[in-house]
Amino acid sequence: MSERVGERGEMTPSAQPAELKKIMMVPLDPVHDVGLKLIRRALCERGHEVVLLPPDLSPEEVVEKAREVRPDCLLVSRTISYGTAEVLARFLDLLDTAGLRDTMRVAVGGMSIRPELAQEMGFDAGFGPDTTVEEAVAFVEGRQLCERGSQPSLLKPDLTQGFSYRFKDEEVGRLCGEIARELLDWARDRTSPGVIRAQIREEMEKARAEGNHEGVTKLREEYARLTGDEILRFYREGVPVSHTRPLTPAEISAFSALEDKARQMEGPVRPASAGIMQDRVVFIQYGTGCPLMDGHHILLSQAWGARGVVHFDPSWGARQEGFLEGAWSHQHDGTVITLENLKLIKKSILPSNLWQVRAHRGLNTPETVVLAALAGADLTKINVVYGSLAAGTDPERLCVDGVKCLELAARFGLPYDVVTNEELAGVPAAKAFAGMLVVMAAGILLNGRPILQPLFARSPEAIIGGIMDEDFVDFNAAKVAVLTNIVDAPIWPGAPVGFLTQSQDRAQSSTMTGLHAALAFSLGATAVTVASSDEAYAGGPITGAARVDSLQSVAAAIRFFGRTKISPSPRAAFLAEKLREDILKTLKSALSAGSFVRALYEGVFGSREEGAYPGRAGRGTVTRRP
Ligand code: B12
Repeated sequence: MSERVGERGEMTPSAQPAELKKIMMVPLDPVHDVGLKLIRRALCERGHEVVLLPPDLSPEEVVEKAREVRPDCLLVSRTISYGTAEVLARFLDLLDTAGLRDTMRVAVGGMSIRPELAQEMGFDAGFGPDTTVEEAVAFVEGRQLCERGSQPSLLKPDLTQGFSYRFKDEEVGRLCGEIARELLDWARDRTSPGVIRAQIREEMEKARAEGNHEGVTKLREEYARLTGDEILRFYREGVPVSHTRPLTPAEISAFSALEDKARQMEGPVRPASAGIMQDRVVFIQYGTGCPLMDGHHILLSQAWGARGVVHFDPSWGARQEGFLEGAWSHQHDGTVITLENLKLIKKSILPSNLWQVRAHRGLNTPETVVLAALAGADLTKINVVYGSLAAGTDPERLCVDGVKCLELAARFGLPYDVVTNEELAGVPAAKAFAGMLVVMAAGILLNGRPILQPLFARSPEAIIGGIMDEDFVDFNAAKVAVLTNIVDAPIWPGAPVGFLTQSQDRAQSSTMTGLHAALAFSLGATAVTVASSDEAYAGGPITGAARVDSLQSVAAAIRFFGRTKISPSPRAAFLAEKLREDILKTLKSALSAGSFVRALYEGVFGSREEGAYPGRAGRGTVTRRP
């Protein structure tokens, strides 16, 4: 049995066969021969000599023909699933009796074939229904599709490449610039425990790397003084935070198997459905609480075409001052951010895929950026507006910490998306966009590489205002159009796409996910984040099957639309114009508030009535720099 059975991959199109072969092909089937005709075309194009027999021959007739042709290779196809084993077994017996079995390599494929069946029966190889033509050709030519180094590896996508970050809309650009400069000036002489801890963490990890144990102990003590509640107890008394436990040595060593698997998966051996997603960057989100479980989810999602993964942390990490150290499992949703956990999880991420660690809310955002960089993440996520208005962090505190995040991300060369999930709380898209654009402008002033993240969802604003009653295309298209006209920057709809259009029904949710992803790419998006089909209504942990069906659905929708364009109705242009007007209105109100931070408290970027509540975590912790 060939070791190629069940393997996936693609042929290097330019490579010519080392040796030309004589091939006989036959459908051992009443009619179905399309698969073989497809393979014949590829083999002929590569110069092989091919004899294709018609369908509906008896096994005896085929053996007789084989005696005459004497091929190097015999390719049998079977589509009809009844009687398959009997027909094929009889055929192999006859071939053997005729003394021909050992004179040629014999493979079987088609809709009713599974590699295991072929193996049991004694074929040299068996190919299932999703076999690619390249795999069939590789078998004939005796090539290993998954030979390491035989294929160029995929390149890690750079989501920000080719964007100038120039504001094309001068009026919006001027207002954003003015507000952003005021924010940066305001933050310049302010600090917070979060900012100081990030500095300590960086120094501490440097000292650790240099083997400076004394330095580490001193810095750890300094760090602990700036933590609170359960985190302080962890540093002082070694007590785990509630609902966490250390990973066991067996769990930690299990990551090396994930690392091996990720290495094997890199390059040409991804499932067929993944191929279509290779040049479309689709992110999934993970954060089961268990880093090992996350690793498995990451591997599975990558196998089905995900090119990026996003780390979700527990919500207590956002409310507590300080991070733990070590490798921890968390009983509830969200995987604890520590350098050790991140380094373990990284093992499951394919080298050519993207990894984001989010720093958009809570009391530890600058340290998150530091840890993301130290662990080798590719991206982070920053938006003080969302974190302040819909994720519970005090606006003043998050503005100080957020500006530090922007500086750190620029220093580490980490691009970041500027998320607008406050729209999910009810904030109108225009206000969320105004906030996103100001933060983006601040990021640009600090030489960062921000990415716009408009929500692709049926937001509360859209539901209540009836904006998306007619379709799910126009409003999303308007969002992309308005942003594209304002600034030359990458757009990464999320997070995830399709929120509030998905339901408890997994088939419906996958379909919605796939269509939203395809719409985003059709509109020119650089990347998308998708939900697993049970994510919106998970009654427990997200399942692997639900991840696969959503990614399959994304692949199918991308295949369906290809490079064609989805054309929104004229209403999209009207909605885009309205969005621009309201963005301008919001920016003007923010400017007249005199301070970005004040504008956040006063509801300029989303009011209480609209569902935006300035957070309280960290209130009163901002101090002047000495
Ligand atoms: C086209 C088609 C037909 C055409 C066939 C034309 C032809 N010249 O081939 C026609 C209309 C004639 C036909 C007839 C029938 N069909 Co028909 N047909 C299909 C259909 C729609 C597509 C099959 C196809 O060509 N796929 C495309 C090719 C490219 O795929 P493929 O063969 O799987 O090949 C790929 C791989 O499998 C692989 N491969 C294939 N062979 C080999 C071999 C090797 C060595 C290797 C390496 C790889 C390999 O490479 C290819 C590339 O990916 C399918 C349903 C579907 N899938 O949509 C039903 C289907 C296969 N047909 C089916 C049936 C039942 C029939 C009939 C029996 C119906 C009837 N009762 O009359 C009749 C046959 C009548 C008879 N005389 O017995 C059933 C089979 C059900 C089953 N469980 O067995 C299917 C699944 C439809 C259904 N659900 O009812 N059919």
